Amino acid sequence: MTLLAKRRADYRAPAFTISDIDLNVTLHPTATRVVSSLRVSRQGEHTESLVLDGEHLTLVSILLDGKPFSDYAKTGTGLTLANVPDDFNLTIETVINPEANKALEGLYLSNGVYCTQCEAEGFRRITYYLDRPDVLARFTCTITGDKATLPTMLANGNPIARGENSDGTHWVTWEDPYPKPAYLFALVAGSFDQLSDTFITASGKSVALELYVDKGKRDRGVFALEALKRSMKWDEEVFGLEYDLDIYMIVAVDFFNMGAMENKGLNVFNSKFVLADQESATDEDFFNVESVIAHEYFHNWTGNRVTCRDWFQLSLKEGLTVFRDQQFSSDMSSPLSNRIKQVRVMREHQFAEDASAMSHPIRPDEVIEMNNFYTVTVYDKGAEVIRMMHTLLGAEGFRAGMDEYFRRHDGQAVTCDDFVSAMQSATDIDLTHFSLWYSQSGTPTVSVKRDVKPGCEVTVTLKQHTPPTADQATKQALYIPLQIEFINERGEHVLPDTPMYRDNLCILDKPAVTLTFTGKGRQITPVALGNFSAPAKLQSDLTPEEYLHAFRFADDAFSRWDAIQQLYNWAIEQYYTNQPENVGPTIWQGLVSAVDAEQQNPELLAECLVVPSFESLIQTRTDIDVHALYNAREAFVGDLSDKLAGILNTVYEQNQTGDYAYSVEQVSARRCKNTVLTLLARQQDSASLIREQFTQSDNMSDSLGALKAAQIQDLKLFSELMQQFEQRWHNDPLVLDKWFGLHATCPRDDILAQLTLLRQHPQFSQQNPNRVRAVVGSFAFYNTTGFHADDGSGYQFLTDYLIELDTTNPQVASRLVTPLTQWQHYNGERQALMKRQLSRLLDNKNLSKDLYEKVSKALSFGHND
Ligand code: B3K
Ligand code: ZN
Repeated sequence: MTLLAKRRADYRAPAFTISDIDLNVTLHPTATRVVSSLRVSRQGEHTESLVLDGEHLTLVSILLDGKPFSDYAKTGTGLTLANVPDDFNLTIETVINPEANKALEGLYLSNGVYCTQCEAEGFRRITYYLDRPDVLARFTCTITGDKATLPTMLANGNPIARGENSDGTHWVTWEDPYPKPAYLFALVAGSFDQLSDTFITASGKSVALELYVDKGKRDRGVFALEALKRSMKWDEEVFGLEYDLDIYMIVAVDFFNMGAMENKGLNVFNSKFVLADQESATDEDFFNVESVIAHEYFHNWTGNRVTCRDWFQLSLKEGLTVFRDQQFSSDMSSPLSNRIKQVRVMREHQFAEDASAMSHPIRPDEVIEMNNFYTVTVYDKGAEVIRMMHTLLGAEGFRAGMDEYFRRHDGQAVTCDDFVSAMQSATDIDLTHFSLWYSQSGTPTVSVKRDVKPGCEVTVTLKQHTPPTADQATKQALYIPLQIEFINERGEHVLPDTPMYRDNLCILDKPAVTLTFTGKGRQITPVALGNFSAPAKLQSDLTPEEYLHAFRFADDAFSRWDAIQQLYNWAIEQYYTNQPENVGPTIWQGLVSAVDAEQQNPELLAECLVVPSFESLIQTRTDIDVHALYNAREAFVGDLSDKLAGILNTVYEQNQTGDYAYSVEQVSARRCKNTVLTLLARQQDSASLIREQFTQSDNMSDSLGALKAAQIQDLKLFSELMQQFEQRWHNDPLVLDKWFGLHATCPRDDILAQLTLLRQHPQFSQQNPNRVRAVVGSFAFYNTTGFHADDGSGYQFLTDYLIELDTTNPQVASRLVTPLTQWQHYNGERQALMKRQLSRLLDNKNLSKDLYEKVSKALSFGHND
């Protein structure tokens, strides 16, 4: 199969544009009729044909200015209309089959609810259209459907007319006054429970808020609606951005490929990111609901009012909106644990992507299937790039740049360069070199090396190096804002003679920068990459003792946490290389004292008691022996648990919370307690403690904490508690996903048999992405021993599954193939096993574009090594 990649450099403005579209949709499960009336006009002087996108459509008729039109040709991807005038009306009637749509793109049925997903290129599955983000049209949409089963029928904007027909159907017309690209179109019809509220904007406008959930789930929607109001207020206060329509609607559906979608005025959400209450949701679920609600709401300005010119610019809206939701979450909860959470995503997933065949800059240059580029690089590294601008410009300068961005580009489809240029105009800081972050892929390593010179001089040399990536062989030095503190042997902060950008910020804009310290002491401990000031790996020359010193004296809380993480990483390396004795009594004692000293600080303590995951450990290693590294980590955690046992019991008791509340204090305390429980689970006698927590829990975080601890402690206890959990929640698939996930990550020899059983569970459904991710995703991403079984059976299981799933939902299949494509970390034998399965996938003649792009890249990567 050869598939042509699209290139950013080939962008051409559209030959035609559409200013208005009037859609008329008559809903039917297998034959929905779509009549689309377009106002089309030629752009510039040319005689080209009009080429419309369209897939999986049955064409009924075409009228041009009211008359039948026949000068057209159907192609595999759309419709070409020849000899059209410069300005005209085009009316196209098509029929689509929502029931058969298992790819969940375009219009589909989710548990009896009609809903749409159009980003990136799903609108072309609804009607023939110029399905590209730089064609902005005013939409009206009339929906007709059965009155009894579809009492609620929604689309973007405001409802302007409605009525009933004599055949038991009813209709409603929606009008969206803001021109928008087709990817922001949405339609929903079904029967729901509804929650309503009002928000008064800063300028006094009243906005109706409506949240639609499955019947019977009303109470689980309350938190999301409150979170929406908090988001609306925050965006007014921090960015001066108000909502612009009279109504804002959110609909929760059960079948959804990703988290949610920011359609103008009508967000469609995966129910996982809407529904939450004390009994059924963990603290993390509450957090995620609030942050996804905020993210989609913030898109109204960063994404909808100002959108992307083409899909290569995706980070324009996604990186920026992720940064905005991160700032919001940090203001709503706790900055430290938020930052740590974000950094974990970068280290575990984004660094891995950069090191793999799928490496791409935050603004990609080449794409086969756009859905493959909704990545941690575009989203999370994209947000880190925005954050670096925030660091460089300061909060005020950043806000001035944002104001200028909206002043220049409201109502337009623009590029990342346009964004940087607006930011550039706000302050005197030159962003020319900085903007390389948009075009260069890969993770830079920043190294810190000290030299003690004769006399009283110490130098600290900071170097950067970005290794070649699959997509780019040569790299240039980046403009890196490096937050750094220097601590002397007495624990005092010192500053270099060399001037810095700010007291704790140094700019590394060359391959190497040297800082000099004269008369500041002979031992200076540099604590670099504070607050993860740049998306880089850090390689420092600190000794294990100095990590403890940094933990004790650094000002930046993130750096303190990171010092402990680096110490753990060093210690695990000693175990991995069969010299655990290098982790001697001084280090153990230092760790115990560190934990002891933070007993009153559950937030930091909770994070410090989490040992780097296997996924993050592999990012700084090559030629990995999976089982040796896994076992080294396990052995170290076991020893850590032994050394800390006395303190852990006290901390566990201290962090008991009273009646459940989702509050910053309680969340920290529960996190601390449950982290401690997973460490205690490594002690022989912890079964009763785990059982007690499970039995007495009044909230999902504690129940799940106990189950995770049981999974570590003992398989029998685990099975017993899991059975009780299933009995209670077997009718609630969203909660049962947690149970599926725990089973799928269990390190047991018969895991493949377990997975087969899970797939036969009455609540499992291959059509539902949440279920598939809970079972197959959890296994492939997080079951280290099972997925990486020595005989390759884990890889084979995933491959067999993907071959099947790809025939119905390529988008989800393509997400799940990721662990298999990241073979480059492992040793030769294992690489061969993984590639064998990738080849099996590629041999499949009907492979989707989605999987083809990833698998073919993964197989050709490193071919010349
Ligand atoms: N913009 C959507 C993602 C669409 C993904 C299409 N495959 C959700 C978000 O980022 O807000
Ligand atoms: Zn987004």
